[in-house]
Amino acid sequence: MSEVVRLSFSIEKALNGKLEELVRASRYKNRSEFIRDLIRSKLVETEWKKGEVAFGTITFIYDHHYRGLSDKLIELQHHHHSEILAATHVHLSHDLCAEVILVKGKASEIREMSDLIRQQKGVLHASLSMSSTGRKLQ
Ligand code: NI
Repeated sequence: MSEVVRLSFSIEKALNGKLEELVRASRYKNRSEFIRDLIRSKLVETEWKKGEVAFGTITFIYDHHYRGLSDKLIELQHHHHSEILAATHVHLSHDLCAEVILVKGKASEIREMSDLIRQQKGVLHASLSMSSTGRKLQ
């Protein structure tokens, strides 16, 4: 485990109340864990903004009966084949399919792929999740 530094900082009482609420509502054991994850999230966000290499998943649900949609989704993924590590398809019901795409690559390319999937008619929901250690991924 890396060296741990003990910090002390000041915030307004009301803001501290909000922090306590957030920690209680989450599953974190304490404020330190909560703040550590908050910092990591901010680092990931910054990395994505700078267009560095990112790792994540795109999860989406769609109606496979929607005309031309399945072909369009395959075409989109082939266009971004260099960012896709793996893809899983689940038949959720008679009409609905879910896919999870594991991605790694330039953040802007991954975001573009996720936005394009989300914008297709017949796609009911799409979410992009990003992850990082806080160090540069290559
Ligand atoms: Ni299916």
